[in-house]
Amino acid sequence: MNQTDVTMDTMEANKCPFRIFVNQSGYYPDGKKTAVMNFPCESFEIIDRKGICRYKGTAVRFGYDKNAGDTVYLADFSDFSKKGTYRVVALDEKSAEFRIAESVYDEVFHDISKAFYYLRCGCGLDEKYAGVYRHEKCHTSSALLYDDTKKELDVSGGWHDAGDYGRYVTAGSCAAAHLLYAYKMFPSVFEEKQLNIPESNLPDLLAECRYELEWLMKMQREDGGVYHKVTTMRHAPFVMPEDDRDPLYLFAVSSMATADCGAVCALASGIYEPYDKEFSKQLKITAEKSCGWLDHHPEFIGFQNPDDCNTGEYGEADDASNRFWIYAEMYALTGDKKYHDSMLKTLGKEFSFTALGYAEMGGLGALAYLLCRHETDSVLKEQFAERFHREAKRLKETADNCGYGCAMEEADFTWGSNMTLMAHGMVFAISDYLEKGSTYRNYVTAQLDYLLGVNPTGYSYVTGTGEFCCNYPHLRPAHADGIDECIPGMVSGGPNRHPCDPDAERLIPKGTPPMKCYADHVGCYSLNEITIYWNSPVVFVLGYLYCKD
Ligand code: 9MR
Ligand code: ZN
Repeated sequence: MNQTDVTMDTMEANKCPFRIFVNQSGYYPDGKKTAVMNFPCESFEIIDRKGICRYKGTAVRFGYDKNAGDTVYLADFSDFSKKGTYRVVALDEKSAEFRIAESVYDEVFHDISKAFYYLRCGCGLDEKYAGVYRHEKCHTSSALLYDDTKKELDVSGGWHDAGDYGRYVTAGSCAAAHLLYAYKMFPSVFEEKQLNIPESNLPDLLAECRYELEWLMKMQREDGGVYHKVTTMRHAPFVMPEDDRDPLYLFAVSSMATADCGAVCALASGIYEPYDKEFSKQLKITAEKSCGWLDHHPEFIGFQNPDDCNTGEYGEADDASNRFWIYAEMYALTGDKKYHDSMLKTLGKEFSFTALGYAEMGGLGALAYLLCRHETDSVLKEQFAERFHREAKRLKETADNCGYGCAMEEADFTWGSNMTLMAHGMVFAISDYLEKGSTYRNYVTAQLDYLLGVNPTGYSYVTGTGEFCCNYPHLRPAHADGIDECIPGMVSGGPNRHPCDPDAERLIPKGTPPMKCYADHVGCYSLNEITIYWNSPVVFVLGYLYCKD
């Protein structure tokens, strides 16, 4: 996808120095705590920084894990709750360092939420907020309409999507929706959360989302249709964003972009209402215009890259889930029966009611309906809740069958598998939220454990988090800025059993088990890119874990 004309450096990926895998952020004192070992052993110890043994435990053979290709042994130390900094040791192996504390996720939570600021487009990043990762203004020129290059428009702003500098409406709507739902469901967590971003009269997470929403609204045409994306014609080489000066193009309107943009604006309109009535009104008007356009275009209008363009496509085969999402959000916002009727009409087609993006949006629509404060159809509501509970149950069984505790099937290890992992974390969290039973809390933390080091590569897949974390993601500024340490808080796409970029094809031998198809190499866009919608579900999951209400 992100082919560039520059030659990547030929650095080989680092080898993990550990064979005992822990969550490198750490564990809650009262939480479940498991380390995984990929060698036979009968017992283990936990040592502190002075090397003093603080806990002895028995290792249990889990068995062969097909997706990892390892026979794994588990070290459960859930009953050890003393706060401190430790390593697990067994035979002559040791783990990375980890903490036991209430605050173990504070730093990673901050970094993952702040990542969106570092991806802001159309403005410079000030040293005051970005430190050494500051840069000049980027992508401020107006964009030419691809279909009529005599016309140009100002669509500056929003977040860079990923390792590339494109801005794509469906992807952006999805990421913003995850953040907004995190805020809507766990508001107390975010009210005081400081991200050190430019001042506003909003909680920082909402201020950050507003940056994307303002851009999304600019992507809407007068008649309500929303342009699918704004990018250069070809992916930029690995330069800083301000040095990417090729002309920007606005590509065709798609029904998915129109629906997603309107849906997230409807969701946002309700959330921002108490803070800024005028902004809330603009969001609502955008959403209404999207609905108007969709009503006049009941047919699916997909998107395909023109031949001369190689930036992200974000094609979808159908738009039923996107339409369901916008009508559900509009009903939740307004209580107007016409949106309820339109929503019901979208249910004729088959799609998932627990999928949380970036293409399948049914789960977000179901969530909108489940949280709706207007009159709802109780049978339908019950069905939506039941879908989440059923999916959580299925994922629990999957996680129980995985040596590393993750709710992932072999087929889930595709491009951006860490998003699927975290979307599954969201399903557990949503299921708990709906029943207030906290049945799945340990399963939510288990998905984070995997992301942060309890996996057979040993990597923490978040830049800057942990002793052995990815540091060379496919992320243009991170490579071009000449700074050794990557911008923190970036979630890598993670293992992909179909490595499909030249570096990955060279680095990953054929037959490598799915969970090990990973390399921390800047060239590997199919294994090690970052995107806004791989970060956003982690913010949601951490919001759930932090919420004490
Ligand atoms: O996240 C997308 C992944 O699911 C697809 O398999 C892949 C190939 O089509 O594209 C990914 O999206 C990329 C987008 O097209 C451009 N920006 C970077 C995205 C992450 O790699
Ligand atoms: Zn930019």
